[in-house]
Amino acid sequence: MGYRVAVVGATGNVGREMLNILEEVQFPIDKIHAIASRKSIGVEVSFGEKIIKCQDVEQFDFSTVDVVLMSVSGTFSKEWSPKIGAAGPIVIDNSSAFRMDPDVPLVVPEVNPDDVSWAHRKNIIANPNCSTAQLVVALKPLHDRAKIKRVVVSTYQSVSGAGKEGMDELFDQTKNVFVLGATPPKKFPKQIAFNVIPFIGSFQDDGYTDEEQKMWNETHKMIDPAIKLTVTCVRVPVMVGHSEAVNIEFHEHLDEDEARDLLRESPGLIVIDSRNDQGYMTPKEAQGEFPVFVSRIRNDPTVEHGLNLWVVADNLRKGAALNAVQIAQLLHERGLIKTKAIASA
Ligand code: 11C
Repeated sequence: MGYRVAVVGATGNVGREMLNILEEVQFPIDKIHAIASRKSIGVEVSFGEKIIKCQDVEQFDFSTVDVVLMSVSGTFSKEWSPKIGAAGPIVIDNSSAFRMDPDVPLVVPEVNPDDVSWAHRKNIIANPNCSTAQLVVALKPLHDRAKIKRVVVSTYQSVSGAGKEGMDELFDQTKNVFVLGATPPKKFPKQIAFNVIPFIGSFQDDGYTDEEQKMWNETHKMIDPAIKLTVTCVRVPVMVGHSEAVNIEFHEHLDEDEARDLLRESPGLIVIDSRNDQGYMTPKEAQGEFPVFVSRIRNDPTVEHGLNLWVVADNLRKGAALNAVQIAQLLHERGLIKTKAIASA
């Protein structure tokens, strides 16, 4: 038996990855629907070997499906996710709209799987921001072992986090720089080709950006509000794959050897950490992969119990589409998807 699944926002970077990953992991599906805004009606997207046509979100009857994966803007999700959830299916939302809602679980399956048990409150489960998702997968086992006091993170975020327009802008600017000279930025506030931009999202009153705030708010909700976390988010000219330099101070002793062993045993993580050219991960190598990669694990001798890590993941996969599909798998394993399944293929 399979489920009736809809992906809303199916033409975007993450929506397409949701369809790819549902197929790759062989999620039990009887019927798949690609849903998009009116301007994309009829646009074709791939689902494995099949090509499916996008249907109009305004016309689609959501009571005919069991699970809805949303890859839409926060504004769109605020309006649509509650309506869809009320129509019957469980909604897994990749936007920021409901992440901090106390009645909506925010879930990374390797970190806080049991939180799916209260998803029925609004029939919505939130997926975290991409830069938070990879961070918490690495922090959780370390926090369980030695209790994290404080974390300092600097991110190196790829342009795909800003959608297809971000990728197009990096590609066009890179080509044009040598031919036409600098072309004016559109999606990003400054030129991204051959540059880095220490700003993602929007400025808040305290000088941080909302992207930075998301990282500590979401970490607090999923792991522990007692963890102090400070962040600088930076956009870099990389197509896919977010990287993070992470400095951690613990309450208890944890040295680099034990941390390496612990992370090797932890779910969703691969440790690539030896002191040679092959011994660390880059975003290029993480592209298309499922796990979060941890490299450069080092003691930090400047504090009593400190470590430094380098954490890399495919932001479109673990940071977004894969995590959403893993939530759907978790719901399936726990029998939490209500279905009136039909026997159609
Ligand atoms: C970026 N992390 O790289 C952002 C994109 O809250 O889901 C995702 C924003 C979000 O630009």
